[in-house]
Amino acid sequence: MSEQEKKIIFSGIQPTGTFTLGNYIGAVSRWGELQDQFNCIYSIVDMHAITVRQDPVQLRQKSLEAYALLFACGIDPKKSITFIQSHAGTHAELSWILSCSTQFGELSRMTQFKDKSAKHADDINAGLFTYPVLMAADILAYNADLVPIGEDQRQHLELARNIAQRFNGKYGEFFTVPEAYIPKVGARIKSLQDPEKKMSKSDENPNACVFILDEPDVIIRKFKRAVTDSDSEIRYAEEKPGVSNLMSIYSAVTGKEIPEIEREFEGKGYGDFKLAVGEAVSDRLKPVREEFARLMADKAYLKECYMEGAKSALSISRRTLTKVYRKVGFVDAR
Ligand code: AQP
Repeated sequence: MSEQEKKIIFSGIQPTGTFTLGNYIGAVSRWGELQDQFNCIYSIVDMHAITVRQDPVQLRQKSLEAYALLFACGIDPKKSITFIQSHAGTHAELSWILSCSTQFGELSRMTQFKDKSAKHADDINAGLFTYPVLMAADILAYNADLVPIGEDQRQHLELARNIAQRFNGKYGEFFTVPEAYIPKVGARIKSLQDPEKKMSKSDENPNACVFILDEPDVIIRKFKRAVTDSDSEIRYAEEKPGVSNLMSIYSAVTGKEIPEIEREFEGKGYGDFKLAVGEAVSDRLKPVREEFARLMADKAYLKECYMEGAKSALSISRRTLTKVYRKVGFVDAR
């Protein structure tokens, strides 16, 4: 298939901390697998990150680390455009235009806004509210066909689709209406301590979340402490959210199907199962940790890659923005 015929993929991740196992399974680990089949564009979305308070020194460091982590997780800068969002000012410009095709009411219904405003009650800023419009701009700037995300981003993607359709309705067909690309297994990895909640970087309980740079003994300890239930059967079922979560994780990192896992652990206890999950995760993440350390020791290479990535991202998104400006009736500056 020629480069022109390939579908376009866009996805982003916030540099708000080391990626969790949820980010890895639900999103980033899949991104590398898509590179040959699609034209992929991946971004470290630092502009999204500042919708909650960030320490500037930490944010700069975390952004660089997140960028290196993308490569450590299998993304190849020669195959995919890989850039830092704030290096492409076009996203913010497009976001303004799109915000004029977004209703206050639909933004008010976003569950992430409700959750985050409850969590950060002393800083319910306008950026937190308009976050999904910037996300729509990220995607629409490249006319992406598919957006690989975890289940938690489905509502935002639905909104991006509505915004694209509304813009097309007002100004004539222009934006591709993007589709969510959500994995069958692992789209919502849950907290190890409360399997009703998603695994989240900002969880206050350090045992709730596995970070992809955690050392093997830390990973195994967190799995040993994972909440299960009072029976001892390793079976995937709605009434067994803790065990089912561990089975999804095991399935995602080993490639084994759920029935195969049920057979593998038939007659065995939770202790054996949790240890096996911990070891499988730790083995899977070992090369990621090693590659990350190697990349962080070569800042010049990282800079070369993100400068190049920004150039490519800007060249595409600037073209989109110029056409959008024309469509909405702005006077041509060229
Ligand atoms: N638990 C999860 N299971 C599956 N996929 C997940 N994703 C996030 N958590 C899970 C997917 O990871 C991608 C990047 O998401 P993000 O940048 O929004 O990261 P986050 O960890 O959700 O973000 P926060 O807001 O920084 O963390 P908290 O919630 O702790 O404040 C997305 O594709 C997402 O679906």
